Order: sequence, then structure tokens, then C-alpha cells
Amino acid sequence: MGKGFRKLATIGALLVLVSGCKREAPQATAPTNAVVASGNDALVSGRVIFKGTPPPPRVISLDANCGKLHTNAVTEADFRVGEGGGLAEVFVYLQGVPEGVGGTPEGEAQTLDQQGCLYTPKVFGVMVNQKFKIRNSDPLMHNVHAVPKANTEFNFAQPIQGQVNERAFSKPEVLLRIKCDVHQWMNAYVGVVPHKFFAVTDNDGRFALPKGLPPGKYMIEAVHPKGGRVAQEITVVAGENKPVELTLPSQ
Ligand SMILES: [Cu+2]
Repeated sequence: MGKGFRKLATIGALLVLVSGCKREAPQATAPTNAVVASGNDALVSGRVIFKGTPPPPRVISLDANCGKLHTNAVTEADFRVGEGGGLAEVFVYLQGVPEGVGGTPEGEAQTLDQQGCLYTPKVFGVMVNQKFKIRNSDPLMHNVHAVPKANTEFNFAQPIQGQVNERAFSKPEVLLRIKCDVHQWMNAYVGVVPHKFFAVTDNDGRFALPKGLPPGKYMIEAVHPKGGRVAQEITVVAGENKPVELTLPSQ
């Protein structure tokens, strides 16, 4: 995708150069910014790589009721490392986005689901004040307990299978833990940011932020529940997609 993108940008550049030649004397070098019409096609994407050897997954000792929902042992890994050492479940977002930019969410927020006494997804993002759904898909009671630092705590029970409640957070906070007080192994983490430029890495550690970012300098930060955080300055150039590579855990 990156290559195709660059190729399109190059073709665009050539077209501008060609049409420019018709009007005035040919220029040896065209200023980069004049070539691309809009910065909104800038794409920030990349990968988070796990450094070292991940500890082996642990078997979760479920209680009797949750155990009935599974036929096999349930394991949990502190770090889910995929192909090429890519680290999954990393929250990636930008700092330094001008106020009001990217202020409309990219569609509906993800639903935090409880299935088989596990959270799905374990790491997700929402915008400040964006409502998201919390669902209990299990035939038993969970309680949903947010333990924020900057936001207001909430704690309520979901005793009914299929029950859905909506919540939102009013302040930025990365990452904020949500836990279940009935099942102590259940933890989910949400990144709350004031704009839409965030993503969670996939199974191979890859991410792509939504488009619509004005050119400029930003800090990109990757945060993992167990791996800490790492930040790097990036320069976003209109029409360009230069993949970012970040490494965790941070030391
Ligand atoms: Cu629970």
C-alpha cells in the first residue's frame, strides 16, 4: 500500500511538473509542498516491534462458572508477538495535534465485550466524550470497574446476558484500566484522546492512523499495558507515507 501510495504521489508530482512546464520556464526542482494539493492524504502508519523474548503465556485459573464457558484451558500472554516480532495490542496515537483537527470520530466507537469471562478487545481507543458500548455476552454477572487517574471512576454490575451500557470519558488518558471485580484476571485498557488519530496494532504489530492530518511535526507515542511507552518525533509531509517503526518494551 505504501509503495502504491508513493507511486501515485510521484505521478501527481510529474503531472504538476508537466503542467507547470507549459506555463513557465522549466524548473530543475519543484518545491515539494507545491506538488501536492492537500495534506489530508498524508498517512501515518508503521509497526511496533517487540524487543527480546516474550515470556510464555500463563494459564488463567478461571472460577467454576467461567470454566463452564470453555472446553479448553484459557491462556493469557503479557505480550502477543506475531510475525516478524510485531507486537499486538499496542495503543498508538499522536501528540501535538492542533485543537479541533480530527475532532470528528472515525465512525462508531468499538464495543468492549465480555465473552467467556474475557475482554474483547483488551486494548482499544475512544475520543474524549465519545460514547462507547460495554456488553456482557456471558450468562453470568460481570462488574465493570474503570479505575482512571484523570477521569471519573465508574463501577456497575452487568448481571444480564446481552446487557449493554454506554459510557464515555471526559478527559484524555492513556491508558486507563477497566477491570472486573468478580473475576480478577479480567483487565482491559482504553486510550482516551482528544482527536481521531489513534490506532491499536494488529496481530503483526502493524497500525495505520486515520487520514486527515495536516503536515507538520508530531510526537507519535506507543503504549502497551505491560511494555510501557515509547515516543518519537515524526514529520508529516503531504502525500507521503513513510512507515514509522517503534520498539517496546521501553527500558
Ligand atoms: Cu467478570
